[in-house]
Amino acid sequence: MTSLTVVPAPLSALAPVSSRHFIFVYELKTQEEARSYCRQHYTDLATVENMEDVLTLNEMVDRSRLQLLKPPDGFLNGTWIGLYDDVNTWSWSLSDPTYYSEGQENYRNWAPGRPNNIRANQFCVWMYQSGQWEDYECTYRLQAICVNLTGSSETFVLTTASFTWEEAQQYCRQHHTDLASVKNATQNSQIAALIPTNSAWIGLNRQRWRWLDGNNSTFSFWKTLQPDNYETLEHCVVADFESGGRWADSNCDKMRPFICYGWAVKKYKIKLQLNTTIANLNDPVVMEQLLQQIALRVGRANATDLLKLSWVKDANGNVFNKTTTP
Ligand SMILES: [Ca+2]
Repeated sequence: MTSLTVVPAPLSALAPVSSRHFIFVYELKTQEEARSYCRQHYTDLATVENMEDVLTLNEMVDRSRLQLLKPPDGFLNGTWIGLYDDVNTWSWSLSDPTYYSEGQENYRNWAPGRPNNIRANQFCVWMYQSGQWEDYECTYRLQAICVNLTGSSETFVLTTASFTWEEAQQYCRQHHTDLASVKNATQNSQIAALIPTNSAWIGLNRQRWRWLDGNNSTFSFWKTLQPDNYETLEHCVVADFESGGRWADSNCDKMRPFICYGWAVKKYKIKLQLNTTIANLNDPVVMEQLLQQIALRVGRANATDLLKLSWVKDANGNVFNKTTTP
């Protein structure tokens, strides 16, 4: 294969092998059903990354088809996209896994009906004097429980000043070890005994809205007064094309049309002219090696797992034909 030259010029034409595109599905499904449909037929429910995506969706949508859909709850307030809120993604500020024995990281002592994420804005946790926990807005100001770790001993300390949860985290990390984690019922009682009145922040908080496909985009396009987690039942998101594609949180069990995304497949035919001393280029082994070489070259500019290469055969079953140049 050393005498083989793969002409690189036409390969650059392969650069945009695929691009992301949206698919509106004008059928009514719950968010979970819509998600499986998208994963089966395309990639996932749509991730909306920026204003360009919003504009694309507004241009694509057929609003008259949307208006023909009659959901069982009688009111079509939007179209599923891939954003959701999981109230079970709690994690401790003190994240060192060696600090916890098995199961201790998952110790919880929620007050009845909590976490309830009222107004879709409760991502931080305080402990009541009773020892029960409440999820609440992180910007609320409260005293906090810090922990001092020295060797194997843990000491809990109540701050004298009041802080937002983030300020409390900063303060505890600066003056102690961190905001307090609660690893078991014994520690929960120890900490509760320090709380003079009302409540105090502990180290638990959680992630905000997330995209199903794991995309880290922080772009958001909410309608006014949304999200609100109405009746604390709204953990999925619709885009409302009567409001320019702005978002609202919605009950995941509602029947809604939806938007998937996938990767457009582009096909290119390339002619190769090879200067070579190899006798039989139509030998399957040689052709396979050639494909690998081409894949390597193209792979520099493309994700190779998105790339499929194959030979085009002529009527005689040959890929290569010999030509002689003077
Ligand atoms: Ca709450």
